[in-house]
Amino acid sequence: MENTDVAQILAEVADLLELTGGNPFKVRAYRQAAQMVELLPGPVSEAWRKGKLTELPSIGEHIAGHIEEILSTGHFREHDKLMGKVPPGLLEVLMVEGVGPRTVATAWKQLGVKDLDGFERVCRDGALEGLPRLGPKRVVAILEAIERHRARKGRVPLFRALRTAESIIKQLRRVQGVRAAEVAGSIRRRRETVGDIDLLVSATHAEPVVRAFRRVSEVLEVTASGPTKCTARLRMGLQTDLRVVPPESFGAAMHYFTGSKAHNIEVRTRAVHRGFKLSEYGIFDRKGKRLGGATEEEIFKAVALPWIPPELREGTGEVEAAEKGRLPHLVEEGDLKGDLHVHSDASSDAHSDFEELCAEAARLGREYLAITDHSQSRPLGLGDAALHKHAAHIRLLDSRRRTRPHLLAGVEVDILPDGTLDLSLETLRELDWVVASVHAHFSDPPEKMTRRIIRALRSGVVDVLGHPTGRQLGVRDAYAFDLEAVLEVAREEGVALEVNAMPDRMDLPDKSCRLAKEAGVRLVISSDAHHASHLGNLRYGVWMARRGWIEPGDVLNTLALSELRRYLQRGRRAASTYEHEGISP
Ligand code: DGT
Ligand code: CA
Ligand code: CA
Ligand code: ZN
Repeated sequence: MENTDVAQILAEVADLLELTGGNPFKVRAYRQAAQMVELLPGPVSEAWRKGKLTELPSIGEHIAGHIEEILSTGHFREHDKLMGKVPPGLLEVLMVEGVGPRTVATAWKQLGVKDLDGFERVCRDGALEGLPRLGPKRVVAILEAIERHRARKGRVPLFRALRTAESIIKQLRRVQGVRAAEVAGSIRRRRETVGDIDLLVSATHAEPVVRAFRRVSEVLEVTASGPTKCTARLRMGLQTDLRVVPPESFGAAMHYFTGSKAHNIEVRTRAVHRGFKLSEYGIFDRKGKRLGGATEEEIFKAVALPWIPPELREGTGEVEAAEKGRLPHLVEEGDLKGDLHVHSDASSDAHSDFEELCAEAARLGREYLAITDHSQSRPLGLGDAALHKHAAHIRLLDSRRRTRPHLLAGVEVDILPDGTLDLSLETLRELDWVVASVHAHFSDPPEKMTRRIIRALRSGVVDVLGHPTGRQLGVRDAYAFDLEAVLEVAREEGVALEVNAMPDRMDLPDKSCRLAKEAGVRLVISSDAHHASHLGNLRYGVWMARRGWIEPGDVLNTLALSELRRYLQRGRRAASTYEHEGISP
């Protein structure tokens, strides 16, 4: 059982309890536990085996007992019992954005809705409109959300697929005769969602590899199998394609199955222009003589290109850039010196204290952390007075610390529906670092959302716009707003855009990263950690940035602390001076 499976059962219990009018505190406990398990970097089964479940935040004795039941028996009686009471198809209706348990419960009890198709029907035939709180406008919005839900279906967030893929890869590497086992496809290109898992193995004999693959624990059923390939459905829901190739073809196969299709077509065209034949087996000249194929470098070299990082292989100009020697020097995790969006246990949804955060950050080699807890409009968030004290405490602590990381006193302040900020400007001016984010009223019409964000950026106190699109992978799409207008203001005001590295956000999207760079707006890659273990997630943000052609100089937190402080001292509006004086990040 993987973390995702356990988390899913816990989350479903929360949903089912809500549909049957269960205790809201219980609902919340299950939901928080599900989220904790889902985002846990290591396997939850290991924590259980070591008797350490209750040491995890959000997991008390009760929930720990439930997790134990799930892990040891593969079942959860409470879940089975609730499933007997509720049509299972309703769980999917709950996944539609903006459709909550109250609406679903009403549609079920009063209109006999049992699944998404039925729900769509009562939306279209007007039956839903008659119910309380459900006017025609609301119903139109729901129908749009159903469309989006259907479009999303089948794709899985990268972090889930990656965890499973890596586990399978590990098992395949142990098979005798295996020289290499790697993940290809959209996972290797680090797309934020993936349609399936493409695996590639280099081995002289394929048969033992295929046999071992059929038996890995993640495989639910094999749907097609041949001497060198195998397709299976996994327990976590995705399909996986395995191919075994001889070592002399491994590079060619890696290139072919990494894709993207658009990239492959461009590279193949270059091969054809040279009179070569390029396939997943290798690259060959007119006479059929092998020019290469053992490594990807050989393939690229044969068509007179340097090796192109997988994140760029989308057919969006990377082949041309490579040809002209203009490939970007992409940012790497090691370039990041600090983390500028971190929640301490002063945030009601976060769990680690300063000491735990500092210990983990030190282990990761971070030079600085900005502590950015929530402002007052979030549950138990900080008001002006409380934040004032909090900041003083952070600074005192920092002055006493002799080692890395240094602490910056910051905040994640809410951008209210009218675009004002959730704390006084005086308070915000006092801080070292201000993240401003939208946390509610996501469904504002695009013009209103644009005005709202722009007003916040014009406040003169904001350093970075947090998780700029609000998307949650597989759950909620980006809210609609005019990115270009926001970028223009961000540039004028010297406000950066965040690339939020929470694995279920990866927000800023790749294309927007690229637009930000073109608009002259700096980025900040931040973990948005709600637990010390999340500090290690920065790579998810790095991947999105790399897919957006981002280089170290585009990212503020590649600056050392002394440089960052100089940058901040110059004032947020002095972005251009900063460039002129050559303190380039
Ligand atoms: P996904 O699975 O939807 O997240 O995206 P990919 O890119 O992993 O797509 P997938 O799994 O269908 O195929 C893996 C790679 O195989 C793809 O990126 C490029 C290569 N490929 C698949 N079909 C074709 C094709 O018809 N022509 C070319 N040139 N390459 C293909
Ligand atoms: Ca794929
Ligand atoms: Ca595939
Ligand atoms: Zn936030």
